[in-house]
Amino acid sequence: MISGQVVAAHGRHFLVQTAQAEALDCITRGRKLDVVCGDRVELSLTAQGQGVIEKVLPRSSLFKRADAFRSKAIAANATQIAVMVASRPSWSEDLLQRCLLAAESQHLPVLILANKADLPEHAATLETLALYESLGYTVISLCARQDIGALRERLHGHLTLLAGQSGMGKSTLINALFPHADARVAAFSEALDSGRHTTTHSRLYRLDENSAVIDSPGFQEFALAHLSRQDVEAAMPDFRPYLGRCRFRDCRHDSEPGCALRQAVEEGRIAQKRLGFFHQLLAENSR
Ligand SMILES: Nc1nc2c(ncn2[C@@H]2O[C@H](COP(=O)(O)OP(=O)(O)OP(=O)(O)O)[C@@H](O)[C@H]2O)c(=O)[nH]1
Ligand SMILES: [Mg+2]
Ligand SMILES: [Zn+2]
Repeated sequence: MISGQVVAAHGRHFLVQTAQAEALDCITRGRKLDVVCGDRVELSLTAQGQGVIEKVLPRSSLFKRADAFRSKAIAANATQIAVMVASRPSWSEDLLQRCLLAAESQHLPVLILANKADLPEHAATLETLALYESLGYTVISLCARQDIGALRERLHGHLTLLAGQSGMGKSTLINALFPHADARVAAFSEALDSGRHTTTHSRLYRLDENSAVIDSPGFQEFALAHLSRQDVEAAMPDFRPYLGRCRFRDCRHDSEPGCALRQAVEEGRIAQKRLGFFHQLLAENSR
């Protein structure tokens, strides 16, 4: 048995990086096996020089979204999430918060990448992000087209998942980090993909033995139906100091008397829009 890491997943086809130089074209045995980009797997070789994935090794993390009907895994084994926003096309604070929740629920540290620093609206973007910086998230301002120096050292020793809405500049950053990435993406997608510029599948790029980055497709929505109310509360760092302090143990932080969270909002210690976001998510998840 050979071991390797899934660097791309296209339907039932997977590219697995083994100790060999070339990634191996693989399929899974049976339909049961659920394989995601970033997975560590064990495989056997067929006569045709193809691999068959026999086993997925336990994951240290799984970054995913899920609505009531299906769940969409984006990457496995990431050790940090880099969420990219940019002012053109406009970014959504709601989607950023959802991404933060998905990361926190897996105990993953987050970098917020404010890209397109060359645009005039960038200052307003940074102003909006100040709230998230105050919550403990690292905000890095950068221009993926020009200079990514600010980021390089933060990638060291991590499997970083690059996530964000479409058009924020994730793949541009990948191309800056990996000058040959473009060619590899094109060669791979020619056979399997439609050839659009937007990223359609997650793809892992290795920086060195201990560091890699996963480029992922942009999203327009980010449902979190798999998170319970308690999961959501615990994944909001500004809520944590007040959890368990409401008068009622099952407080929904809505109109109950003695609600510690609402009091914190009134006293300006939690932003009103964070509580609003929380209620919106609960309403969505209870539908
Ligand atoms: N002005 C400016 N434009 C940028 C910058 N970085 C990327 N872009 C542009 O933003 C557009 C989208 O970039 P992509 O890298 O394809 O965005 P993406 O996040 O990978 O998008 P999806 O694959 O659809 O999720 C391209 O036209 C880039 O040239 C930047 O720093 N400044
Ligand atoms: Mg892309
Ligand atoms: Zn409460």
